[in-house]
Amino acid sequence: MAPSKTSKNAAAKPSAKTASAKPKAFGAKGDADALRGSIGQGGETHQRAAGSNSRLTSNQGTVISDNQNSLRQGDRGPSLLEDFILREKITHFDHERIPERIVHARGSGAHGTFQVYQSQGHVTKAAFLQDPKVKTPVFVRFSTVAGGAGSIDTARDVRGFAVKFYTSEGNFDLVGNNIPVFFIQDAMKFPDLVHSVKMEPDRGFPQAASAHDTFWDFVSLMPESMHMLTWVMSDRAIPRSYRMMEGFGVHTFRLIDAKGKASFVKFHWRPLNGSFSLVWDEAVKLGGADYDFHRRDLWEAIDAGNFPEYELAFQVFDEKFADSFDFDVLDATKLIPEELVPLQVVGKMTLNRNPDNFFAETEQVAFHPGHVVPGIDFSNDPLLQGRLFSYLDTQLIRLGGPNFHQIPINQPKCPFRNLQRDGHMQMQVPKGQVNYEPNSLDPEAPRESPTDGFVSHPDPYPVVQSDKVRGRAESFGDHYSQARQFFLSQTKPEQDHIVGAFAFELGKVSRPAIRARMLAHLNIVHKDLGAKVAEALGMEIDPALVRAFAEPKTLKPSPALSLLAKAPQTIKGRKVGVLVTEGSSAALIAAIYKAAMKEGAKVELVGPRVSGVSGDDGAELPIDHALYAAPSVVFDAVIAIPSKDGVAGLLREAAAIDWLRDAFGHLKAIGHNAAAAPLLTKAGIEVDEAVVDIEGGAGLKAFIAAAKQHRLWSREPKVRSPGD
Ligand code: HDD
Repeated sequence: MAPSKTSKNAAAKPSAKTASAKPKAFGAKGDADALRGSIGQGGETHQRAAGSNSRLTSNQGTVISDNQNSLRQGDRGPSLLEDFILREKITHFDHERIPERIVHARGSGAHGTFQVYQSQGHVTKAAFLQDPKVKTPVFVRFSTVAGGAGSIDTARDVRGFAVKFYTSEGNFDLVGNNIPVFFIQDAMKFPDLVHSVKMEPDRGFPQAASAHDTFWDFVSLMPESMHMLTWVMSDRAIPRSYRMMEGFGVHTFRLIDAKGKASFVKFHWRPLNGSFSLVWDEAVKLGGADYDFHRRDLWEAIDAGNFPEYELAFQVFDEKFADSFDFDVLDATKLIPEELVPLQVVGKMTLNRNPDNFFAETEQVAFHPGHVVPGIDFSNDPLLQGRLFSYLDTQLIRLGGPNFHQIPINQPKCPFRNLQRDGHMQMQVPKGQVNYEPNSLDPEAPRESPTDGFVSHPDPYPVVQSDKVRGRAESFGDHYSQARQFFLSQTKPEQDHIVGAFAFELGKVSRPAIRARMLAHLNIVHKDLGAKVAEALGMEIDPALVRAFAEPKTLKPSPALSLLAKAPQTIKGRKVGVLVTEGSSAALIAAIYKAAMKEGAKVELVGPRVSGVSGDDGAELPIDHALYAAPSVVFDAVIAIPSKDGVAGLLREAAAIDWLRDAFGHLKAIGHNAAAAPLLTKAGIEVDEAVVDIEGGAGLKAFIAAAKQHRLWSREPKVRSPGD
């Protein structure tokens, strides 16, 4: 970045302090400081000269004269305890980190708006769901679950999909995941589940991975997890992008209309660009190539004005349906197939602004399923009820006290007033004598609003007179039928990936007894699943273990549960990597840019060096990445168009061979010119319908058509077998 005018001027002039004659005002390193100032990195030198607004101060407002040197007794003497500036700065730094979230620690956020398509007044009185003209601000945080705050984005894991709506009636948080069911039915088991999946407590690994003994030990003893496990072993758990995944509220919630009538509802988010996933080998390699793959992708898309959009949809049903449904709608390990209760699309969320500050916003945002507004209410789902306790509690420790709602990202954007007072980090200065209610001293003090305040739904659900119990209804008892339904609803490649994922994860389990228990469960879910995973592991299914469970129902497949079956053909918002060399055709590069831009895709040039590479017209090419820094995993489709002379250099580069070999193995569209032929041969690429010569025949058009298919699934059996 070019230095600002102020900086240049400031650098040219000596600062007030250097000018004031003490030769060693900056200590022994004075020369280095002056140099830093002159090349625009030691901003403070400039700021001293730049007028009062940019003067560096302590947190108490005291203007700081020297931000380079601590106070000491003589140039080489001891530092002095008296240095309140050093102590304040270091103390603040020491406290910069807050406890990371116990789950969902790794996340990325974005601001946006939500607009309802038409009034939903027939089912809910929630104000933000009435007027299509109203834009409700939102903040969204996407996350992985198991890893720490600094862990990789592409781990196999559930993704959090948490949305805070700043409505005119208060904040509504829809704290969901990208999978519509959960591992457990009762919040009582949540700490055990989380302990089992996090790194093992004695050894401190593995980080951000479920492929280890404690997780599979726990879930193999927890039959209610089986449905969720089939989802987590599916491609849903390795999304291509936060922009390309579905979201779900998971639990059954309630909508309440203006007359107090309640309906049950399941919340769904659908990305308008479609849902797409990585393949496992790609996810693993991305872990090395780009730790921040999803975070970067979201940031760059929003930064480029390519705003992610998601439609909100409801599945609304009444208690009669709830009672007739085969499963209990209060059981979070079950879903309601769309074929039974179709989705009603109600509005659209657009993410259009990146956070200004990661910590202040993405880290400090505090979600809570208990943040509801009039018109939305809970159900008796025991998992949800446990969550209603947990989230407020966790913010108290994470954000340090009961005033976290005053942090800007958490503040409602409607007026909020009550008589809660004091506490750590109180930012407000409430006035007056009255901090209690009822009172007769202050007629302006906040009071309750019986007519339009939040009233809990009276819940006539059959809470018949019963004993206190620690137990579960029988209607929560079938743990396998929907797992089987999910497996049978997948296309062949998706089923293969589920088999492969189970084989990989269980292959990492060191205790044979845990693997054997899981194989028995999988055999009950579906015989093919059990048999294929057993084969991949080289194990037999133990019939004694299988007999312990009842045979599940075979439910009608639900095509809506497959991602591939409904994948749109598009490359909107995707990245095409183009491998070029010195002398590559400038005309062809221009044509590629044009064709990709027409489809809303982005082109990035990958060259042998990051600069100083010219095309055949002699003009320097705008290289985005050097080859060694941009393996093909970071692109959705690739093109190799070296010049005749340039290809010789690539043939000696393992990175260039891998670039194409990986793209082929990850089933991507590959475009090339004639000069690239020896490179393709060396990379072991067999020509198929997604390997396209873009100079000849159907050319670029055929390449774009292949890229729009996302991946060439028919190539997969050539490059891997399920269980690999
Ligand atoms: Fe949770 C965070 C989603 C069950 C306790 N959860 C958290 C986040 C998401 C979810 C998206 C991250 C929010 C953010 O970005 O800040 N959690 C879910 C879903 C669940 C679920 C969809 C099941 C349907 N969670 C669940 C249970 C409990 C918790 C049963 C405890 C009884 N969850 C927490 C937590 C977290 C959290 C410990 C950690 C950080 C936070 O809340 O703010 O309280």
